[in-house]
Amino acid sequence: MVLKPSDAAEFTTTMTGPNALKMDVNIVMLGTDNVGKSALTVRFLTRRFIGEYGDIESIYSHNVNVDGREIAFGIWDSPYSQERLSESPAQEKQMQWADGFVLVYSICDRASFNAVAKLVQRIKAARACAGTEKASIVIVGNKRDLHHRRTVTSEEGRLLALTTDCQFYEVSAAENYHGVLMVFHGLADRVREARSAAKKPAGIKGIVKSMSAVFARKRTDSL
Ligand SMILES: Nc1nc2c(ncn2[C@@H]2O[C@H](COP(=O)(O)OP(=O)(O)OP(=O)(O)O)[C@@H](O)[C@H]2O)c(=O)[nH]1
Ligand SMILES: [Mg+2]
Repeated sequence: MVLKPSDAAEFTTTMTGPNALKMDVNIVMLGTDNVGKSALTVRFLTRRFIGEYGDIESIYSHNVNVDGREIAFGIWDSPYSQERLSESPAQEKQMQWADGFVLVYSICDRASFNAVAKLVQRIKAARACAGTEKASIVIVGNKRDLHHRRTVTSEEGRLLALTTDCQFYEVSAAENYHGVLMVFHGLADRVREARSAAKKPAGIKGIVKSMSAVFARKRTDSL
């Protein structure tokens, strides 16, 4: 199913259900032009690599069953525009809609890697500002099949992810379906973890600690 971005709010509402075994995950694809955002999206949705993708902005819905749990993915793929990567009403809307972000660069395009590094900071700042739960982000170095033209090393990608608490994958949308699957499933796992962390009453560990302290004190008092 393909929806227009103007349907985004409605889509989020209709996909939210009480069924605990079903999870909704809204993902926004971001990165500079030509890095393979659409190729990765289409690969995940259809298992195919078709080569040329055009400039259509779409929100796709895709239901998958992972270990007996149904995941309803909403994937918002838009062609690169400067506006999308900077603070703007369009970006604001995506920020509110998204549970997770796939930030894509090409391993043959250093500028696209630099753009991803900036995007991570921008997303984190926007989420912190809005007070929403921690952003789940996966950084993807695409076009791994073009390793002879590589200008960004795997280590650089891994280090960026490590220092910014993001997941990291190097993949080839052109040559490998499995790697692409891992990106989306891995991100869904992160979103689930972030949600359950947000649900836990704040400071539960603190409460346990202070209870233990009280009991420990009682024991010493009675000696
Ligand atoms: N060799 C190779 N080419 C790829 C790969 N992924 C995408 N491409 C090619 O790179 C070009 C751009 O891919 P798109 O998916 O359209 O890139 P995009 O990020 O969606 O670009 P915009 O929508 O313009 O922002 C196309 O010609 C794809 O065929 C890959 O893994 N390997
Ligand atoms: Mg595209």
